[in-house]
Amino acid sequence: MSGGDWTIPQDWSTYTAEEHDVWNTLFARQSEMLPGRASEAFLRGLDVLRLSKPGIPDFEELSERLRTLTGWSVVAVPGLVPDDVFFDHMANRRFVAGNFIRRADQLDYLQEPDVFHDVFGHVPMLADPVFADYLAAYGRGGQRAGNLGVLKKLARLYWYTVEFGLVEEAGALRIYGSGIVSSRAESVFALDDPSPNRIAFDLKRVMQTDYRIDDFQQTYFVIPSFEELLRITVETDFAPIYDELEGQPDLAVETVLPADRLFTRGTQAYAREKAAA
Ligand code: HBI
Ligand code: FE
Repeated sequence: MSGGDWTIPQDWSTYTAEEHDVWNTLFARQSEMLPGRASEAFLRGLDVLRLSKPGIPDFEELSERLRTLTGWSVVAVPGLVPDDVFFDHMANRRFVAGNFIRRADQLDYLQEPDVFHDVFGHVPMLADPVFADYLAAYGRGGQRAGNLGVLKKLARLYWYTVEFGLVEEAGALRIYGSGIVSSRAESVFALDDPSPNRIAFDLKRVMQTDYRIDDFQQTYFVIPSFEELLRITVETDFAPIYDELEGQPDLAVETVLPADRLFTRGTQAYAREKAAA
């Protein structure tokens, strides 16, 4: 593939033993706490893609297995890529993953998505046929949105589903968002902490709601199923929603509206505590 698409060789053979150890430490921590917390689709993806094999996965090997399941592959990039490049890969079922891994002293948090966030966090869901279709549809939507200059609203849809989404499963809430499953602390916070709001997913509401990139979320949106998320994304014409939202104020991250169907109304205690700190 040409360099214009920001892909680079993964150079799997250049990873050091220390880097593989960081992956193994993060993998062990997350995989022992996620059963009962993560969506069954996520846990199935971990299993069917044999991600429990020690060490940082080889993207070629991983892509061979993934391609047979949902047509997706994993390509290495140096870090965040421009939105239009990101959407083009996504629309063509190529998931861009950082090929670097965080240092041992950054286990709990890092700003830029590394290979653990991207491959452990995102790739298992790509083995689920319905979610895989959703993400490809999202990529096509992004290609259109790029032209309409409404990327901010579409990025919120990505943020509140792909990165920080919750799903109803067997009468409880389960995690499927990659930003949550790849973080030990937020895997607990997102389900158990009383401070965030947990609101039923609504496309327009999500597109209007700001988000924060530097701390736990203050609002999580809950989908009834991946089928429903796919149906909404494929069947809804986004353009009228963009028009309705034009000129309407963005909603602050902790907002609760009378029309919201609430699973839990947050105490916002965490936000106040942080503000006081
Ligand atoms: N690039 N590598 C990488 N990974 C992402 O998750 C990513 C990106 N570029 C843009 C982006 N995400 C978001 O702005 C999307 O919502 C578009
Ligand atoms: Fe991500």
